[in-house]
Amino acid sequence: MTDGKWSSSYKALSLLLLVISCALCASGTTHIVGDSSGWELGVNYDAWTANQTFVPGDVLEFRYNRLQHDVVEVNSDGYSSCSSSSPIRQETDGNTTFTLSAAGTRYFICGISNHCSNGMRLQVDVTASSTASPPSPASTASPPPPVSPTNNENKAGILSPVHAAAVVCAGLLVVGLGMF
Ligand SMILES: [Cu+2]
Repeated sequence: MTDGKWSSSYKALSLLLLVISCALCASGTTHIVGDSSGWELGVNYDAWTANQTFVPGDVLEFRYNRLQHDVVEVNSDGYSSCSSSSPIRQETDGNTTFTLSAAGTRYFICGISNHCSNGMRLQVDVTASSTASPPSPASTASPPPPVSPTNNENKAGILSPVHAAAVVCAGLLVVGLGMF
């Protein structure tokens, strides 16, 4: 048997990749708000969020010129009326992160001048992932998207890191079992 050595090192490699990909399953994604544009006037944040999937444990990072903007987390009323008079949290440091710790909807606006009504507002729907916490009854804004294990290619071509890692895990598991 000359392939025994190759087989065992292949098996070890498979297990190593399995461990790495499952570690990725557990860590959240950091979303840079507006990508390279950052938190700024003239960016369509509705279009930005449409290309993102937010799950509990993910992080939102706002990058902005602290001399021109701030970031204020508000409730839905503050979001719809562009009012920062009852902030949940207000930051002015130019690089602010918010952890999306639970499912539900979060609202962020710029509190400077009329920037909010000119587009600097962001609504983020955090939906429970299929493998993590149970669905939250507190989510009132929008129903969670249906999660189907057979529908990995969704229409926007977005495969969340968690789903991608889960697919890799499953694939490696199959390969690994085949080697035993
Ligand atoms: Cu601003």
